[in-house]
Amino acid sequence: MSQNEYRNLIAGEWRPARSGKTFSNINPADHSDIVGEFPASGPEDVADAVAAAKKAFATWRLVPAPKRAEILYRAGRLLQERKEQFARDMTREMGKVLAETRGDVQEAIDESFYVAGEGRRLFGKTTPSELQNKFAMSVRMPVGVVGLITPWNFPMAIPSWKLFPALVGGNTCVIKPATDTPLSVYNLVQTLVDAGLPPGVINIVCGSGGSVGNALVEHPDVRAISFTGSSEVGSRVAQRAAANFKQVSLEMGGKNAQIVLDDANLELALDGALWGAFGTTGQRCTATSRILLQKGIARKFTERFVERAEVLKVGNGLDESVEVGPQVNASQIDTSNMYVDIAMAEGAKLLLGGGPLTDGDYEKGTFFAPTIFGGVTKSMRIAREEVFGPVVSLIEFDTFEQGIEIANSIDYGLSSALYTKDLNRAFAAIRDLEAGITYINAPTIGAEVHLPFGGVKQTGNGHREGSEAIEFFTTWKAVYVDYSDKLQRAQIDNAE
Ligand code: UN1
Repeated sequence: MSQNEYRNLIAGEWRPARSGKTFSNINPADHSDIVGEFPASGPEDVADAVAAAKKAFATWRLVPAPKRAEILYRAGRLLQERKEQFARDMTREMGKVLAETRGDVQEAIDESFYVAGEGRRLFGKTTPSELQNKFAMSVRMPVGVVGLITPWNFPMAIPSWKLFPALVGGNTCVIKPATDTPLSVYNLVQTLVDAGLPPGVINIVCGSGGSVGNALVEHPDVRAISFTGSSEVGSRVAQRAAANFKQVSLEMGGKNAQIVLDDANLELALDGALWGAFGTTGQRCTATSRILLQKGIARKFTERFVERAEVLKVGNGLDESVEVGPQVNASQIDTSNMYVDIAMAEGAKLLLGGGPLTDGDYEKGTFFAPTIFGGVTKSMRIAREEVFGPVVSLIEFDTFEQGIEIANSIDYGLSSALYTKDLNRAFAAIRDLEAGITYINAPTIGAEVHLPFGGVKQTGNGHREGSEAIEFFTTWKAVYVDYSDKLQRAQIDNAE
């Protein structure tokens, strides 16, 4: 196995795909840089991995949760030591700038320490029984073998959001990394193995959604699926999983609005909008893709926003001076291009950017210019559909109530932000914005791991990651212990 040839992890062994096929992981900033070759697996590899996870479950579920958690503490410390190397690997395979890939690894570190604490906190409840000399309680049980399907935009953080709570809850896992970013999942799982994770508890199967993802979702021994990706794919995942009543947690798209009221601190709102819209090259599900401007501040904001976005440095994320990296692949560039065409046809006004960057070094990769549309109205597709690129729409409104109404006039509901100094309006917005996350005077991106993460409407199916992930990765058992030494019948009128 050459140094940059990677295999699946099944039952603690590194195995090639049974077919022997591989695919290349390519640096989006420089296509001549091949990060590694990864197995192009199929359903037969998924079957092997699920069998290994099922076998490991028999013993892993019996390891006390505080002991399972100790592995996460050790992994967290190892991740701290390896942070710089893993950030560099991530920038190479995914493109986002080093400051952000360091942040991505940091999010996994935060998650490891936070979830490790859950090992001593997997609380159940006790409650009085309606019968004498009978004890009633609820305890959390593992779900079993869980399938995890993870995206390329947070290649280590999001896998950690799923793997760590699954592990501490006593489950065993099969993970399918995004084909654009498998190396970061390898780095994460290798760290868990080095921290003492037993063989078979996590298995990695690389390959496409069509061959690996579907097989995982349909496998009868996989009890739950946690998916992060587009609403389109999420809907198919849920439909397939429904056939055998599998639990599914879906984390999907967003069309997140930053609302700026006339009384806002203009520079603060600009800082937030630039970071929210162009950080991670707009490729976050929490990215700011609509900026809703109250009329009194709209002109000034628009001028300054364009001025500041124009000088953002786009380039290879390994260069510390670069602020915006490439898009992850050519198909994302196609999507950005398509939405520019749609917006122009709808009559939106192009204020900046509008196409791929191809001169000089840009020619080596998949770069797209930071793009701003003005004169957007809420019914335009550019105002309603997720682009997942550095493309942002400016929409003007008159009253606070209209701002909220426009923010809510979409099918998604992940993140939202309001910039104002008016406390009353801030609290009204917290109540009225239809989103799983609301920020006041902070951008739409930047959720912390110990709060609920997820959204309403077409963003999700009701589950939350972060602080609530343990709810998905455990199942409740009600326990009754009768110490009366006689048959007591609940709900039956017993003669006293
Ligand atoms: C995502 O884009 O899917 O809140 C996750 C944020 C990050 C996570 C984003 N902490 O922007």
